[in-house]
Amino acid sequence: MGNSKSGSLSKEILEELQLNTKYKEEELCAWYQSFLKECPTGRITKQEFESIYSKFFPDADPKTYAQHVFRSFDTNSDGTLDFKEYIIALHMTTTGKTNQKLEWAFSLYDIDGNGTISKNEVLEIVMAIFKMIHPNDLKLLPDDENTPEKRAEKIWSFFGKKDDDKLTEKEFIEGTLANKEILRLIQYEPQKVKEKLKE
Ligand SMILES: [Ca+2]
Ligand SMILES: [Ca+2]
Repeated sequence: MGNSKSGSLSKEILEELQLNTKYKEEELCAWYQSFLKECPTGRITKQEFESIYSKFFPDADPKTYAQHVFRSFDTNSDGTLDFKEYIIALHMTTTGKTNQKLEWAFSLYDIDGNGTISKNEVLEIVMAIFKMIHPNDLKLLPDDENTPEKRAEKIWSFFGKKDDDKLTEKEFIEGTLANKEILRLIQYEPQKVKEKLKE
């Protein structure tokens, strides 16, 4: 008899989510109801996830970036996001501590999931980010970061790495925490970062 389709959240998942996030039981149950309304199967597919992103970026092409984000959220790699993965992702990317956000950013950039980031992986994510930048905003970017190649180069040189070097999670997080320029360059949301830098 029903588990995910019964309309209520299993106690096990509820407890795990409360432990890993700051969300309250009532919040989680309410979200679960609206999650089921949007996704009656209890799972978000990659295509659904891409179309959610497209709504947020109607003038751009967020598909590639959405695919990378999806991969980083799909922690058990089964090709769908269940409620637990969805909530953990929501928590990490919005209310989580800076360290958690950077752990997530690391997994976003570590495309092949081998535990290190290569310069090519940086370039691939930066290319996906560029597809989401509005052409008018592209014109405003500084000369040394207005193409994916230049921006990847800039990020990589901030870390003091040679072309074939690899970046560990520790180096990535420590470097990013120590240098707000890197933090700005690795993210998509320029406005949010600008506000953060003022704090
Ligand atoms: Ca999954
Ligand atoms: Ca990698």
